[in-house]
Amino acid sequence: MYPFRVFVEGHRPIYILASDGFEIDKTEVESFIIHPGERIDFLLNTDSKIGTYLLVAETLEVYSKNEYHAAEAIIHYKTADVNLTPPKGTPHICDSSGITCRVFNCPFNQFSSKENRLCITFNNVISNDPNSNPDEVKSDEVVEMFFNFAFPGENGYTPGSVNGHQFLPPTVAAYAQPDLVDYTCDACNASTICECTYAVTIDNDIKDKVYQFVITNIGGGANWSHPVHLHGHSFYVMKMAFNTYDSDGQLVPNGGQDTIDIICQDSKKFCSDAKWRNESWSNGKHPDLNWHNPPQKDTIIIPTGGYVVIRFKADNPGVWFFHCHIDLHNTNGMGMIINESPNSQPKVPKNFPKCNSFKNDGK
Ligand SMILES: [Cu+2]
Repeated sequence: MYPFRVFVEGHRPIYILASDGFEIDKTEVESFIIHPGERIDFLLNTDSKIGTYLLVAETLEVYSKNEYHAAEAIIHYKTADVNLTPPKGTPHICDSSGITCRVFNCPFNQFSSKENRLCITFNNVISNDPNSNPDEVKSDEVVEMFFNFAFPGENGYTPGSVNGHQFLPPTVAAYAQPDLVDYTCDACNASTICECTYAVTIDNDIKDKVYQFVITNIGGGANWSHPVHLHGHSFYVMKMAFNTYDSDGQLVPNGGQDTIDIICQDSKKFCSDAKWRNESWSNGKHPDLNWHNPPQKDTIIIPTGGYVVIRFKADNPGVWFFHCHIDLHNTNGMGMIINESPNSQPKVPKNFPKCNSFKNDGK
């Protein structure tokens, strides 16, 4: 449900090869962090002393408390003695007496300086995927949209939401029976959180049209970090931006990106209507995007107080869910619908079962 840091006892380094099915340039690390919904491929060289080792996935709060919450599996060398009850995993040494531990995919950009751990984020890796073609998202026809995945609110009502819309699941299949879905969200505005079936329509009506989503986790509702998953697509990760941290690795108060690159235009800091502080960055003109083989993903961590810029083409008509992959957040309302090219969506087959069409005659 929450992120794990994964390492293989007695095996260091390991090599990150791919994420979400897309190859990235081979990257040497001590461990990696995996968030709900993500997939990571790594290479393990079995060149340690013959024996039994643990593959350990530990939750992240061990950094603040001396606890050991971990899922474990046994890596057993064929000729080693069988030991089905090994002691708890021995972490690698990450201090000045050891080597700096490089940790891939942190939901922040630095650890405490005491930890001697270095974050390697998706800003620091490049694609090595044979099918990668970032030129396909290089276009002057950029449609830019901001989506704040957070818990904004007031008076004790701070649900999971996207741009202040707590998701209300439709009562029918939105693809098969679109006319029966009530997409009305009039009660939501920049200073009011509401519950509704939030949907945004995108399309492919102009040649070379490209969507740039700025997925934020900012304002008064920013806490946790959210692994945001878009159905129906993969996307290029053009930029990750983080909160501000002090040398102890602690969040600096009011150091979020809503005080740096982005402005939230409401006094309540809901940030449902964000924009770039520098207007010249608007419409896809952020000056610091990664055009050098950006990695591809379908789930990306949105750091607390930070944002991620993604790009993709609307080339797959459908009704796609776009949501935080932490179930507790998702079922609390942190999701929405991307309704892609409604007029081009293939119709469901004739006689396709529909909600409310089943008649129970009692037999
Ligand atoms: Cu979340």
